[in-house]
Amino acid sequence: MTPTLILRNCTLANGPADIAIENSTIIAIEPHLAITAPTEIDCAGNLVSPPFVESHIHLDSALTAGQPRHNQSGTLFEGIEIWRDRKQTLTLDDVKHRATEALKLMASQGTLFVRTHADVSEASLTALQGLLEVRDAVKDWITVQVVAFPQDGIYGGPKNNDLIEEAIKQGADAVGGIPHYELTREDGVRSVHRIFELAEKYNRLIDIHCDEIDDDQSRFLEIVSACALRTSLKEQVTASHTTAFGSYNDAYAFKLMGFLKRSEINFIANPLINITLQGRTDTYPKRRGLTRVKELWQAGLNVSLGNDCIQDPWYGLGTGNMLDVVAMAVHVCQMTGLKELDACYDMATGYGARTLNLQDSYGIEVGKPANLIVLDCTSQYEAIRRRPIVSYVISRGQVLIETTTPEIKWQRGVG
Ligand code: 17E
Ligand code: FE2
Repeated sequence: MTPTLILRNCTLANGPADIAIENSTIIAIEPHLAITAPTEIDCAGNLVSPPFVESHIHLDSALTAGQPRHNQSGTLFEGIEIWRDRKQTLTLDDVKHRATEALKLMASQGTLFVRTHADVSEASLTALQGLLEVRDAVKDWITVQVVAFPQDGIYGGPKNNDLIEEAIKQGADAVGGIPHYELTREDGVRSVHRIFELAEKYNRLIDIHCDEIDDDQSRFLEIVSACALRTSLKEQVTASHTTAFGSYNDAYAFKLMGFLKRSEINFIANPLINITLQGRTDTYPKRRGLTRVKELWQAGLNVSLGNDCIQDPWYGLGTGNMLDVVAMAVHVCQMTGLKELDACYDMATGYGARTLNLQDSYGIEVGKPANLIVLDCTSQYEAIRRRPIVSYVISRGQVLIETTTPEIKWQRGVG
C-alpha cells in the first residue's frame, strides 16, 4: 500500500475512520491507519460524505433569468414560453459557458455527479451539442449525464419526434419526455410508448418529466410504470417531478403505489422549484405541489432530489446547493423525524447515485473511486440544519477544491 492521500479523523455515517487513497482509488478505511502519505488532511472529526448527486437540473437554461424577461406568473407554462424565446438566440459558446459555470458552482458545494436535461425541441440541437461537449470536457473532475428532453413535446411540433431520435444517436445518455404537455392526453400516452421504444432500441436510460402539474387527472405515471414493468427496464426508468401525485385521491394513490412497487422505477422530486411553481391556480387551501416523497420512501421506492434550476425562466433563485434542496424537502414533505432527516440526506447522495445507475462506482468503500467531500459539521443532521460549507472536495483521488469557513470576529463583549 502506497497511499497518495490520507484523510484522518473522519466521521463517516457509521462512525470514525481514517481513509487512505492511492491515485484515484480508496484503498483503506480503518479506525487508525499507521501508514502515512505525501498529502494528509486532518478532518478533525468532521463529516466525510460521498459527494452530492444532482439528479435533475437544466444546464442549458441555467443562468439566463431575466432573458429576455422575468417570469411574472411563476408558472411552468410561462417559463416554457420565455425559454422558447430565449432558445432562439442560443449559441454553442453560450450554452457551454453557462453550463460550465453552473457545474463549477455545484462542485464547489460538493456535487460531483449530475444529470442534466438538454432541450431537443430545436432543429439545430444546439443545447444538446453544447451539453454533450461539456460532459466530455469536464469528465475528469465531475460526472455528467445528458437527457434528451423534448421541452415542447415529442408530438408538439412536426420535427420533434425525429429530433429526439437524432439526439440519442448523437450520444445522449437518457431519453426524456413531457407527456402532460403534449397537445392531447392521447399524444401524452403515445409519447411514453415512443420513449420506451427509443430507450430499448438504443439501450439508454429513461428520465421523463411526468405529471408536473396540479391536475389530479394527469395520470401518465401509471403508463410509465406499466411500460417499465412490461419492458423490464425498471430501475433504468425515472419519473421526475410527478407533482400531480400530490393531488390524486387516496383510493387511486393507494392502488398506484402498489403498481409502482412492482415496477421499481426511480423518482425525483425538485422541492425548491415545485413549491414555487405549483399551486399557482389555487386560492386557499394552497397545494404544496410536491409528489408523495415520504410515502414513496416508506414504500421502499427510490427517491432522489434535484435543484432543477439555477436562475432560469422557471426559478430566478438558486445556487445549485444540494443541502438547500434537502432542507426544503424536509420542510415541505414534513420529514423531520431523525430517520427521515437521514433519508432526505440519502436522497441527495446514495439514492441519487441509484437513480443515475451509478451505484457500483459510488460511495466510500475500499476499491471504489475516491470521490468524497468533507463538510464543516459532524453529522448529516447538522449538515441539513446549518448547511455548512464543504471544506474539501476530493475528486478522482485529488483535492479539487478547498474552502475555508468565514471567521466571525466579535468587536466587543456582550451578554
Ligand atoms: N421544464 C419543465 O418542463 N419543467 C421544469 N420544472 C423546468 C423546465 C425547470
Ligand atoms: Fe425539470
